[in-house]
Amino acid sequence: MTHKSPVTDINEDSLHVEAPETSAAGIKAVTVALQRSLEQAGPLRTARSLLRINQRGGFDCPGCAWPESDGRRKTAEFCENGAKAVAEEASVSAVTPEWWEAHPIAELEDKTDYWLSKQGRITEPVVLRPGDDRYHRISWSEAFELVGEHIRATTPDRCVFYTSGRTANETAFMYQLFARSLGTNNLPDCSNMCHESSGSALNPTIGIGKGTVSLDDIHHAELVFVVGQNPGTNHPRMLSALKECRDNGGRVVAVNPLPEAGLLHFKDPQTVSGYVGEGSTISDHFLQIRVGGDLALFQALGHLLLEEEKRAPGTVVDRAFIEAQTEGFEAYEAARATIDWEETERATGLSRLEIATIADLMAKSKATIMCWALGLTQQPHSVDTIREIINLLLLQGNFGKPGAGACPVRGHSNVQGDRTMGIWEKPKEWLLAALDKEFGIHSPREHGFDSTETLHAFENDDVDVFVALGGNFAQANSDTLALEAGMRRAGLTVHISTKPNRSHVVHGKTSLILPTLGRTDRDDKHPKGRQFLSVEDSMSMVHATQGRLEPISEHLLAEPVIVARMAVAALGDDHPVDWRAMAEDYDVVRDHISRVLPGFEDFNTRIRTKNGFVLPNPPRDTRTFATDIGKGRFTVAPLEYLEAPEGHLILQTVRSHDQYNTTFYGLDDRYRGIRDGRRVILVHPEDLAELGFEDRELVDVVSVFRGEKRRAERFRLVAYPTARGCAAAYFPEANGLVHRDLVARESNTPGFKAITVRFERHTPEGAEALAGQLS
Ligand SMILES: Nc1nc2c(c(=O)[nH]1)N[C@H]1C(S)=C(S)[C@@H](COP(=O)(O)OP(=O)(O)OC[C@H]3O[C@@H](n4cnc5c(=O)[nH]c(N)nc54)[C@H](O)[C@@H]3O)O[C@H]1N2
Ligand SMILES: Nc1nc2c(c(=O)[nH]1)N[C@H]1C(S)=C(S)[C@@H](COP(=O)(O)OP(=O)(O)OC[C@H]3O[C@@H](n4cnc5c(=O)[nH]c(N)nc54)[C@H](O)[C@@H]3O)O[C@H]1N2
Ligand SMILES: [Mo]
Repeated sequence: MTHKSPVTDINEDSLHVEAPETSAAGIKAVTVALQRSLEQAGPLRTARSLLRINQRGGFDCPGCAWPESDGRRKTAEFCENGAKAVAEEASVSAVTPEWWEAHPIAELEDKTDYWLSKQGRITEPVVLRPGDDRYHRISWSEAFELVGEHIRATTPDRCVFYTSGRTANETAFMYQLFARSLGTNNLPDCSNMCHESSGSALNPTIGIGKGTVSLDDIHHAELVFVVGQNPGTNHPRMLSALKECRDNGGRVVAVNPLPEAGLLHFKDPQTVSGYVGEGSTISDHFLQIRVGGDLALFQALGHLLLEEEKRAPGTVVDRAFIEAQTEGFEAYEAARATIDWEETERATGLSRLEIATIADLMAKSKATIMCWALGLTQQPHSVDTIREIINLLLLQGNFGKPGAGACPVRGHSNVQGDRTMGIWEKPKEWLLAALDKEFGIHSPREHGFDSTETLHAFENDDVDVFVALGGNFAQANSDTLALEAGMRRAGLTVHISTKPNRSHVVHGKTSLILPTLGRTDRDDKHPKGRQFLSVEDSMSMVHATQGRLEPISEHLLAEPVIVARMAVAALGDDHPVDWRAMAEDYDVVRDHISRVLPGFEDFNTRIRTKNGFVLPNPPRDTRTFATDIGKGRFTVAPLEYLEAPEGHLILQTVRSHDQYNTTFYGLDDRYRGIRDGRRVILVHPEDLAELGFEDRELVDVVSVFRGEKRRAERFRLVAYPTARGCAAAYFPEANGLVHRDLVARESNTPGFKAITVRFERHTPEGAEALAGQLS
């Protein structure tokens, strides 16, 4: 049987291209956001939701994990994309069982996620049984019974429990407890595809897998690096913090292959100057690096800092700190003693002079912060690259002092909290022991599948039950065709979702869609009345979140209730964990958490305080490192970068300004000047000329990895000022090009920003080859 893929419902001829913008936010952002919200949610829900974002007693913005400015929240801590995320959820369009009856799978198969999510909020549970050609209504109790039956009919190691990072703390805690009670650590999450490389780099070097700065540190840093990040789109509130840093005399250095608008200028919509002119400068220096060249850059900076220290001893390197708190400095110093400048310039695409200018800034700075996001995490050598950042920070003692530290900027609004709650396929022994003691269960010790291993497991027919707590696994992961084929062979897929998405369409033999309340929805059908949940932001602040909107349907269940009822259905009534008590009253979950997880003592009291509380963070709090050696660790890695063979480029994938991961708000990418089209590849004009292609030409993209090819058809080339030798496309359209074995070493994160590609003029034969692969 030939399955369709959603290439076809976007008309590539509508594409408009203009010059990229050079500043982000401003009043335009406010109007765009309001307009979207009014269209989807109407005036009342718009007012109720937008005014409650990130306010005390309100809900945590589902947009991103950037922290709120505590104590002095503005009336509307506003950002265009946060507002769009809220509007998307507050939609009043309903996806009813009748809707599913009217739309057989064969019809949904060539719909994009843009179309699917535009249909609205799912109102009732639906099921698709073997042989069905569409989903039908099912009652909640029958749905849970079906989950229980399938889980009991197989072994725990053939069940997989995926989590997307919107999941709140209490839900995540119950969900991992469910998986472990059942007997599996198969707990892949979106973090595996996101910042896993950061955790893998940080844990062994600084003893914690999280950032070590507060918002106030950003405001008071002397120097902030923003590396591999597009804050204007993905963390717009970060721009206010960077502006404040600059207003206080700090400098900002941006490192990126693309001249992203938000890295250049910022118009603060809260101030008068945000309405006129170009806005404030954000970056003092912009290093237009080649994709994958950052390790070379950081090694060169290390070399130059050590050279400067030799010239003026005692001025650059924090010897007292290194002596007292770290190990491995001698080996690092030896490795950085020499440098091959020619190779460094080739790897980075930067000149020696540019690099030296930045080294000079660093040498003079007494408080430096390094921020980074996905530009560094999704390449084979990502973990080494991030460890090189840690080397630079250790070298100058940039831990545990104001204005200094490491700042991996997380993605999903609670992705960091989910890991804290135990969503991890490689749990530590102390966590399992604490769970066993608290609940009288016996947690499995064998490690489970991460997201990449889950993809392999699907391929090898090793998955009987796949449960997804949010997210869109089929689109988020790599090697789309292989993944979708594998998912279709699974016994049961269960999606706990707010809106329809592609993962519902590439369903298992039996498939359930369980609709749930979102962040903005009121959760009050409990014996003790209205409940609230909690989240942890990118800077380890834990605070409450509570929705206020009337749910779109009376049939929605809260996520903790769904998890509890699945657990009861699978584990039976005499299981030692009291699932019902937790589902009825989230304080019960928090009491358990307070006894299991360090830092959550007295959780129920502290979560009710004004701005919540901050979790312990040894590097930040006491300048100490809880690694196996009890010290911070310098590391040495060989130079590595991405080189494309003749006729090829290195392709990275990014988010447009109008999307939230696999959900699209629209088809525009305003800051980059792209409108009405997503199947584009941004290429430097000189690379286009060298490769013999023209701007706007229609091509098929062929990726190569270890001799294997993947093909994606019908992309428009767009001449764009990216770094030479590199190209950029949108996620998830390009995910099918990523071979499942193209991953970051150690973290196993897919190489979404390290794809070797070439272009071929689009021809009918190419299309046939693709159709062949699809069948
Ligand atoms: N509105 C909105 N907000 C979001 C999201 C969303 O989809 N929409 N997603 C959320 C999630 S889950 C996440 S993880 C974050 C993601 O936040 P980002 O990391 O900002 O997301 P990307 O769009 O992947 O952008 C990666 C950036 O890294 C650059 N880059 C690519 N390769 C390299 C490289 O080799 N070196 C360097 N130095 N830079 C490179 C790209 O040009 C781009 O600017 O955003 C979160 N916030
Ligand atoms: N090529 C490429 N691929 C990538 C990336 C990249 O940069 N490039 N980035 C990776 C990253 S960083 C991430 S985080 C992953 C994202 O992977 P996921 O987290 O799996 O994907 P999302 O698109 O965020 O999930 C959207 C779906 O979540 C559901 N949803 C929304 N809100 C809620 C809620 O409150 N509760 C529940 N239960 N469901 C909800 C909706 O049904 C929606 O369709 O993708 C990864 N994939
Ligand atoms: Mo992410």
